[in-house]
Amino acid sequence: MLKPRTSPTRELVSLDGLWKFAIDTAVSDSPWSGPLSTSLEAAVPASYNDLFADAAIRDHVGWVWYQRTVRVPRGWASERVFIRLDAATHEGVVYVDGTKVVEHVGGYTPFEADITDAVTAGGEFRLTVGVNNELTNVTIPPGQITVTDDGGRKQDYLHDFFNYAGLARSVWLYSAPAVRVSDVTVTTDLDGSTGLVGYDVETTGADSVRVSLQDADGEIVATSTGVAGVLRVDDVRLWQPGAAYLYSLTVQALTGDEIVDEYSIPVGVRTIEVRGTEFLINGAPFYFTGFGRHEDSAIRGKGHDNAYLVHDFQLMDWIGANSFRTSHYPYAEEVMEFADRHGIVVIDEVGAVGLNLAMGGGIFGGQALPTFSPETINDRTRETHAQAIRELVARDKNHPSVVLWSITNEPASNEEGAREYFEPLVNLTRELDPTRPVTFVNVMFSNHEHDRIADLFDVICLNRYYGWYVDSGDLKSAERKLEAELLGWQEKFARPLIMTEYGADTVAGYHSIYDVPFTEEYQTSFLDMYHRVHDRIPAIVGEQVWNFADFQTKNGFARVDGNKKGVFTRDRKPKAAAHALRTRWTTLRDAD
Ligand code: BDP
Repeated sequence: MLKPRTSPTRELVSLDGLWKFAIDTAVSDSPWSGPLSTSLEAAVPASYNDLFADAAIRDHVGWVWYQRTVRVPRGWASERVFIRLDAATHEGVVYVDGTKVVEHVGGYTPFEADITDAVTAGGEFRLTVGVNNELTNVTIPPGQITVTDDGGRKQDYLHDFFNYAGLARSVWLYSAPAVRVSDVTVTTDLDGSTGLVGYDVETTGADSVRVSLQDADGEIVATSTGVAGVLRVDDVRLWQPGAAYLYSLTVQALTGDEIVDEYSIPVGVRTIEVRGTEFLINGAPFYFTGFGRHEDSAIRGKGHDNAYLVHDFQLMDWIGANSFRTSHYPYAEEVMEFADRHGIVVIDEVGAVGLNLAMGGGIFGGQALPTFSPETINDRTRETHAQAIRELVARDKNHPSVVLWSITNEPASNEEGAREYFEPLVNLTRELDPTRPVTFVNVMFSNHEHDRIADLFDVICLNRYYGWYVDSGDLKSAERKLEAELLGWQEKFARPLIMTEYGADTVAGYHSIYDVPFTEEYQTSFLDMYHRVHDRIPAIVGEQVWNFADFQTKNGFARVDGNKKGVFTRDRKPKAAAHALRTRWTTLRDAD
């Protein structure tokens, strides 16, 4: 799905700002049918949960309603008019005045509707958006709703991060011509020093298509006609980790000789290859350094914020990180574009976290149930999961920063039914994108002896907590066990391994001269221990610490004010480990 952009034939209006807001129990059964009767206003983009001082809103389970009026620019009379939501977490429904124009399931991917027939250029309309935050056994991610003694509804789920919901990303009104470019797929390769840029264009009824590739100075370096082809770029400048270079592909749709639409996208020319236990970018072995992250900050929850975007990437650069994983869901498109522009390597993850009933402490009715069964994670869940993969690939396929698809985090890959569940999803991902390797993120207790799916993937990502959840405070035992297990994976699968999570909760300002969990010293020693082991295992091709920053978690006794495994606090202050990581990663970076 194309990101809305301005062009000589397209205009874009941001609908971000303050919208009227209410939870469903506070308004009529059809809140779209008239002005929303509420005194509350919510910021868009932002999760709504922490905006108000009201537990009934923060913990609400079900629909909430957003509303605003929108004026269609008067010059759009002969254009198609679209409404585009970058995300509605986890389900959205959109009304233009009284008419439903689109609904969408899946909290982290965009959706849009052609609303031309429902609006008038120059006129105003009432835009009402319903957003639902419910997670069930057939949603991605999954969860469970229970009814409490007093008849209330409570949401539980199998991941630790808080279930922030609402309109956490931008909403747009945009115009495009009736005959237009509707999709573009770009793939890149190298032939000696010549870059090959394959393109494939879909249009709504164009007679013909022209494409041209400009370099960063705007000079045209290649042109072609036709809906698909390969552009050759002599002496190509590569998109490299840490040294991005972007070309721009301009696609024109024509009716007869007339250019009726034009759309441009950034293109980074680079190759990715998995060879033996190596992960190669542009033919050179690449070692991932960086973090598993979250979209998370105070007050805005998962709301996208460009100030945090810039600052977080500055901190990643300061610490010497070259990559991150979009744990545990697709991030805002602004984040992906920033990574493209700044040469940051991304493991792009689908929102399939918590497909593991053993991890949730039996939340499905408090009993130990199998993860994969008709009553739990089932065929319908897999269909939702497949759709989440389709939408992620459709959204992110053209980002040079994305080098690896992760289709799930910590599933019960040791349980019966895991292979039947995942094999079709791996195949689907490969069909949708034959150019990128596919991975999954393996959970600690499904080790190389018990895992049933690892051989399906090109790269194996491992989350390990020796020294934290196991052998807490005993880094010597932890080191032995970690090394023994990694040698086991290396021996059995002989493919690249990435340590995608290792971390220790750390309270900033808490210190000890001993190996005391939660101290800043312990976090540093814990990470050092992992690094010693990583350096002894050739198949380890990367390390991403859990987590970049402290983040908010669901209510419960297991966390005090959230997950504290951040190397930075939630307000992005470094803990001692940040300085140690900086020494290691900047040394690795400088040696490149
Ligand atoms: C892993 C999960 C991650 C958690 C982390 C932790 O992948 O989402 O936050 O553990 O417990 O199981 O800190």
